[in-house]
Amino acid sequence: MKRFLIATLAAATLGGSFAAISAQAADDIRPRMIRFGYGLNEDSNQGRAAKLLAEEVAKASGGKLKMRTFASASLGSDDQMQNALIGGAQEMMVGSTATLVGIAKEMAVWDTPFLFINEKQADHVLDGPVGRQVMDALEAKGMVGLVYWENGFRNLTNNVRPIEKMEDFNGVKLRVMPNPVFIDTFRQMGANAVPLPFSELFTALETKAVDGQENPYNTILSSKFYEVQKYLSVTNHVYSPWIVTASKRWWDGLSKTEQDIIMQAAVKARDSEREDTRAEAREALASIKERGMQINEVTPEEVARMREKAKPAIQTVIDTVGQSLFDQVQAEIEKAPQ
Ligand code: TF8
Repeated sequence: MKRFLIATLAAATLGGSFAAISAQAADDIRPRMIRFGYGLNEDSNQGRAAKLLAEEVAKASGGKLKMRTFASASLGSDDQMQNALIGGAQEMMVGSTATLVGIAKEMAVWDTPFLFINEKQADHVLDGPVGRQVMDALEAKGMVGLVYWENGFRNLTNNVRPIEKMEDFNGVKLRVMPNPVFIDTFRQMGANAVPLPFSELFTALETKAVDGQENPYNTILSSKFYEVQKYLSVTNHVYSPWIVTASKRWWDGLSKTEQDIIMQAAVKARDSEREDTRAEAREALASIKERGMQINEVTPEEVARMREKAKPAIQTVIDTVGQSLFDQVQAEIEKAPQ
């Protein structure tokens, strides 16, 4: 009882002083330059959202917080930028959660093949408590996760043959994201999975160092993969989130007001980015076809075979993130709106 009282008193006092700090911080916005890096080009869903984020941050801070956006991995690949954030050499970025698994293993839960079947599930889980919990695993590693944006459901492209059934993967040299779950999933399918950073992908396809890759329609379009790829096979084998992150070293030095401004802008950009991405994805197949790619839908029976075959990769996820987190994600999916 006594313990409880002391704890309550301590909490009350702390709460009081927090309130005092945030009142005092109301006009505490210092002029700052924020370098925000990302991997796709400016004319992509990622680029459009980055631009909006920068505008929102400027608006809400009366121009004091100046965000400079760097497209096309000009500050480095996802991996390199993450390290710059951790070291404090760069302030912010957006990139694939899949490239963060080496830093926070919990991120691998999003790589579970066929985890979400629609966007409602993705939004519900990612924006909910489990999504936050996974993000928070970054803090001990020197990064702060703000929000998830949508990369989208991934589909296959290659130059060897249309993937109509699992056996068609045989001998296809497929670029995958540098991540054990992706490598595992496609090795299970029979492909020759080659991990490569996104920043090297176009050239690898162009020089035929690899035969194919997998990414959402939006990226196939914005990165012009149709120029170097013949076949697109619709599998929707996994939903990829993007995550907006900040350097913890830098973030901790911001006032509460500054943090709130950036967080709110990131949420705004998220909502508009998801809308933009979904609208673009709906039109994308027609545009991709117009640009000369041959498209095939993998039949539900074949998708079911792929799901079955991908099971060992699901075990890899569980071994990586732990059964408990995996189960929590499953439970959240159950609660998603239909
Ligand atoms: C991939 C991802 C990329 C993202 C992007 C560079 O295939 O889907 O599109 O990481 O932020 O690497």
